[in-house]
Amino acid sequence: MKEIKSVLSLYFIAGTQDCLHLTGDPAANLLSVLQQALQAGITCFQFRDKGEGSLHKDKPRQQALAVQCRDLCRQYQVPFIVNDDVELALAVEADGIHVGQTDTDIRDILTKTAKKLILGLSVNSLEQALADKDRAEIDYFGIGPIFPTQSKKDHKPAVGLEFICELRRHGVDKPCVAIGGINAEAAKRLRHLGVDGVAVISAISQAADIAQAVGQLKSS
Ligand code: TZP
Ligand code: MG
Repeated sequence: MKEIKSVLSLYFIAGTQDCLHLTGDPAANLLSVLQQALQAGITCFQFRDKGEGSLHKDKPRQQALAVQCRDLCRQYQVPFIVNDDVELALAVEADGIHVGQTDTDIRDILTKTAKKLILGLSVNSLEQALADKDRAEIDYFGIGPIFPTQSKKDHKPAVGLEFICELRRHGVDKPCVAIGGINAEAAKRLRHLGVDGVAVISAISQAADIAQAVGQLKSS
C-alpha cells in the first residue's frame, strides 16, 4: 500500500448530490468528474453519496455507481474510500472507510474484515484529537471544517487555520487531511502549516476546468 501521507495529498470527495449543477444524469456526471480529476492527479477519492439529491434511497443503483467509481480509481491506482457506510464499503471491496465521530466505531469495522483498510476519522475539536491520537488502527484524521462549507448541511463549527497549529502543539502527529471550504489559496496556507493533504468537494466538482483546479490545488 502507498504511504498514507502521499495518499492524503489531494483527496477528492464526491457523490451524485455534488453534481446536480451539471446537466444530464448525476451518476454519469460524477463518473465524468472523477475521471477528469484522476487524470489530473488526485491522490485519493472518497465516495460520499448521501443526503438530498443522492442515490441513498436506491441502494442497488448506489452500489453499482460505487463499483464504477472504484474501478475508475483502480485504473489510476488511486485508493477508493467509502464514507460512513461500512456495509457498502465491504460489499464493493473499498480500500478504506472514513467515519465521523458518531458513525460506526473503528473497532467494530475492524471486527468485520480481515483486509487492511485505510481508516479515517473526522476530528473537529482538540478533545477528539487527543482522545484518539495514539490509536494505531486509525490511519489519518480528517480535520475540519476549516472554513464554513456549502457542501455539508449539518457541518460542525469551522475550526480555522490556527487549529492545525494547536493540534501539532498538543502532540497530535497523526497524518491529517484538512477539509471544509478549501480553495487553492487556502490549500497552500494549510500545507505550509503542516497538513499532509487537503480534501475538497466543490473546489473540484464545481470547477469550470477540473484539470486546472486539480493542478492548482496540488501545486499549492
Ligand atoms: N466534512 C467536513 S466539511 C465537508 C465535509 C464532508 C464538506 C467539504 O466540502 P467543500 O465543498 O470542499 O467545502
Ligand atoms: Mg459521517
